[in-house]
Amino acid sequence: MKKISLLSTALLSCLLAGCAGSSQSASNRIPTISANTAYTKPRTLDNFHDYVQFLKGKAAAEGVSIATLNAQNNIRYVEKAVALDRAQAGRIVKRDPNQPPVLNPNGTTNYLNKVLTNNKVNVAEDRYWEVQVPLQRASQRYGVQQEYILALWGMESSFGHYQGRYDVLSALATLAFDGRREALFSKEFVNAMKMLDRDHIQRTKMLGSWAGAMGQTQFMPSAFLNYAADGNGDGVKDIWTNQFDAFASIANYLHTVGWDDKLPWGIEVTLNQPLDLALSGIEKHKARSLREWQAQGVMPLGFSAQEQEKLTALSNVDLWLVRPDKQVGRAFLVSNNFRTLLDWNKSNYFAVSIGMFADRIKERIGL
Ligand SMILES: [Ca+2]
Repeated sequence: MKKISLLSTALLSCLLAGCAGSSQSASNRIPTISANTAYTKPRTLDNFHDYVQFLKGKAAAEGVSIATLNAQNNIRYVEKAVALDRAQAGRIVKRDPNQPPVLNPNGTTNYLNKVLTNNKVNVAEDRYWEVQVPLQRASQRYGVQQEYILALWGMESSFGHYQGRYDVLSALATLAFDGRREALFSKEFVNAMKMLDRDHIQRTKMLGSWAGAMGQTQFMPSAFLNYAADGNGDGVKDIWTNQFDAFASIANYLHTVGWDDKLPWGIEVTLNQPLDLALSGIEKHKARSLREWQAQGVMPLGFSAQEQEKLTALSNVDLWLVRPDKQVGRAFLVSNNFRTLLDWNKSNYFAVSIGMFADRIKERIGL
């Protein structure tokens, strides 16, 4: 009691309220800012802290508590995140609208050679036996075949090994401030604040990739809020360190957006005659049956037992023709499951790599 009586009233109230220091009290008042308000000051580094306060104002407007917002100090500008984001943007070729697009018939093959190596299949086989219990539990509970959960886990974080070590709030604030994709990253910043406000994770453990993708599932904060699941029943959705939770979250995501565990992702096909490119794509109205596609010269490419089994499963469902490299290169007939993979990541290359990885895991393990 004697000790406390020595403290000033101001300091005592500060301790009880958990404030970060009286010198910051002016900036601790966070006015709410509506989601569509634009930041009008110059985006120079000396305004970064001011911009973070602006983002906190948007989070306050969406119901994040002032206590949570004020507790998030040390949100820093991450130069590396901007450099990596610009490098990624630079790889998206900006083409002259008057010139025809450059077609690469080896696009799909080159991508698969890079991400779907024999080594990765070997590791998947080893890991399968180690994680069988959590994997089977998630597979059964959410109705997603084990090989697809394993494939996504393997591709997203190298089986949990690579999750990224960036402070997620800092990465998201930086990329929002940079402005190239401000709407996306400011929304994710607000969602990250909601995760902290709801006690899903402590700030010091909220680590992820330079773009803010977190844990073994590499979920952005919005994906976490929508799809993360508690696989081991301890009341926590820990996609960083718990395999039960990571697998449940992957399977819950796919299940929620329409996965059907009776179906494979699709098959590779060859076109026996030229087909209008407008027939390909995953829009609802472009669906045809296997028989209808075959009548247009779209023929299955593989004859293995696995391909035959897939053909049988796909014989009476909607199928879409996907041509990742446009008029040239490889082609695929895909089920609605492929469309749910595109919900996860809108790249055709990515979805094909997950499907083929799952097929190889299934074959290797004998699932
Ligand atoms: Ca859990």
